[in-house]
Amino acid sequence: KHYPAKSVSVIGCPFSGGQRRMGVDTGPNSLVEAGLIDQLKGLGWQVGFSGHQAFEDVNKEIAKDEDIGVMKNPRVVSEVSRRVASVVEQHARNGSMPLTLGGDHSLGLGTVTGSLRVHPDAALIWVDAHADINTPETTPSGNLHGCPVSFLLGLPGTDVEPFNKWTPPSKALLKPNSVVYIGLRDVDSGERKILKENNIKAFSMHEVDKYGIGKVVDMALDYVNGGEGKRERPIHLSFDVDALDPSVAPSTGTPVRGGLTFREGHYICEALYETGTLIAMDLMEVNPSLMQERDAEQTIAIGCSLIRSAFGETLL
Ligand code: HAR
Ligand code: MN
Ligand code: MN
Ligand code: MN
Repeated sequence: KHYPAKSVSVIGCPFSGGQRRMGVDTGPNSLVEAGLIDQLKGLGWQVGFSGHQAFEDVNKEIAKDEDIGVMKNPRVVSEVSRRVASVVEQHARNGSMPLTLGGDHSLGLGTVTGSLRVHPDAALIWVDAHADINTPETTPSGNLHGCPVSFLLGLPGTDVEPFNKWTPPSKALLKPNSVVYIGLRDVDSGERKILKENNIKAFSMHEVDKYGIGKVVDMALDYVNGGEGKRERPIHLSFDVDALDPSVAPSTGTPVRGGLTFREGHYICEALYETGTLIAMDLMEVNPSLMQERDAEQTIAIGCSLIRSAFGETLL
């Protein structure tokens, strides 16, 4: 409904500064080298891709980027997110669906901000082992890939430099009742408190086991649409590949066992495509430098196939 022209813009974001393991910045190029662009074309999409985002200038500042409080690489993460927000926004305004390839999940601050500038009514579905909703006050690691959702919501503790220069909490675009999580199984105690206090809807792996993925996705969509079977609200899907079980997607920085199966992950993407309301997708945290080469190849292949499912590939 939102992109009837079947036009997609692939936004490769070679960035790793939101966490501490090397290699996640090579995720986007690996996905493209694996044939993603032609695969999308094969599904009937017009694909815009003119090389990955150039973050070299910011990336080389990482060594000098001193901690602010416990936050690691705050200036670099902030600047990259600010740029990503503007790129995603531009493509969405031009009627081309942004597909952002990560890179670490701190990029989600940029992608979701970009989407919400164009579709202020959009809901966010965050598929992840982690809630990524720590604030600079609650983060146990200081890694900003564990924090993007708190900045999107403008939670207490996020009114910090340099982020408040371009995305002040007072102007937060996302409301707590516009977010739904699927796949959670590693949530910090501070995050649990935030989820409770803000009444944020979350389907952890416990709910996936209890209800099955079909019911969970239905409940998630009913929730954001405010009615059973209603499927109108634009949706931004932010998919962290670590939502999948490590046996399925091993090459990622913070694997947690007990994750989504291959089919459960694909089902989510297929069901969102079916709604016709998907307005943006992120595929994050593919790190081809971790585990064995065949693990990396498997993770990259699954990244591509999750994306194809969200762009209309069907089994029959
Ligand atoms: N919750 C932990 C932290 O904030 C770990 C976050 C790991 N995050 C990701 N993204 N891989 O989902 O440090
Ligand atoms: Mn994540
Ligand atoms: Mn719209
Ligand atoms: Mn994660």
